Amino acid sequence: MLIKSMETILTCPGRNYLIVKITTEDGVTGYGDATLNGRELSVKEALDSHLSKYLVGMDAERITDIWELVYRGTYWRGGPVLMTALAGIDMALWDIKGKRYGAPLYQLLGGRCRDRLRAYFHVHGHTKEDLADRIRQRMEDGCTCFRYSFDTKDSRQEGLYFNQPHQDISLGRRIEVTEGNIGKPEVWDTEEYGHDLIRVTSYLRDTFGGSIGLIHDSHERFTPIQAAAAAKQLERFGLFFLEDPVEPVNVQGLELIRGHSVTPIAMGELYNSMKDCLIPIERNLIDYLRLDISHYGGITPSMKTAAVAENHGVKIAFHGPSDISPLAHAALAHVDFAIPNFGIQEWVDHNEELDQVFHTNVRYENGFITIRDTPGLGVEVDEDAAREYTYKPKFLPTLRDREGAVHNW
Ligand code: GCO
Ligand code: MG
Repeated sequence: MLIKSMETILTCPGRNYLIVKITTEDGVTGYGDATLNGRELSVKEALDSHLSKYLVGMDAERITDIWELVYRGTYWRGGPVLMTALAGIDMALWDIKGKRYGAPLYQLLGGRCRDRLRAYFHVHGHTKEDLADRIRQRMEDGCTCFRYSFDTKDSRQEGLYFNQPHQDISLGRRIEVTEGNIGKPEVWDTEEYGHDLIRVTSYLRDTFGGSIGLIHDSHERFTPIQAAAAAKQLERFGLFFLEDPVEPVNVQGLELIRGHSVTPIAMGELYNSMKDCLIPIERNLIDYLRLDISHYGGITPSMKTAAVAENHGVKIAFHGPSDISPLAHAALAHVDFAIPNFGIQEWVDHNEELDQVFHTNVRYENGFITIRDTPGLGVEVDEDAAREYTYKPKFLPTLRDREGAVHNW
């Protein structure tokens, strides 16, 4: 099954997505996701001008061999741009393999370890009461676990800052950073946020008791000692996990947190290779590994890393936000089904445009994700629809503290 061509399709059905399409000489087509939020064109260029040249003429069945060739064989390796490009190739090749053998991907990865996947969604509120209302609404569709965020006092005054503004679609007031407002930072105060976090979490536990899972993403905004203090204070509220309390490479920071609390810790969306996460896994500094299948080189390295994590009692909770496409959500769901150490899956709602472009067989219903038995990833791409939704430049937001210095967001 020799590779005849590799193309990219950039589309914007609500958000920008970069699709990799590989076609074999005997006419089998595979699709993969190569979306890197706010850096879509860099990945596209890496694929179109450089990596595609290595692929044409290679045997599409030799996925690991192609992965190695692109990763180390071409010398420059690692980093989010190249690993996202490689992920798109890897997913498309697995899609081809599934179609070639007429099997859903999870079958090729060892078969089902479970019947369905527990999912969690993002919920944001202006106030703690508003947050509780939105959780109640979401509970109506069967969801049992929530990643909660809230406005800080300052943000309400300024009417600008949300706790992670770009993703708060639920508010209907999503602030998009476009070329016109790119330099406009949002104001951040970690102390205020730390206090609010405890206050809001306590309110949610009082309101809902132990019946729901609570996840909070600190998005690396704490210093290690602030993170340790937060994890310690949050302990009594029994979080499902606290995500990214410190920067991903800060092993000593993770050790400090571990030394002070048993709040479960999750980390991983910024890791690009096994070398980034080996120490946290082996030293039991994290409980959930949040790899982003699209930024980690795809299915092939994710399976290997999941096996290492399994040996250390670390569960997999793949990063699954709206800035990766349904192709990536399908790829990670196949892996989730096939590994013994699945933890939980972050999930998103689909809008109409998204469903027009991606016809997926991986579905959310009543709190769980299920998958239908169709060959490969199980996502058909409507290329005509994709081409109609043309790319719209968008940028990641930036944050500054009260003194005007840049801050992690
Ligand atoms: C999450 C993440 C995302 C990131 C986003 C950046 O846990 O879902 O933190 O929402 O902020 O993917 O592009
Ligand atoms: Mg996160």
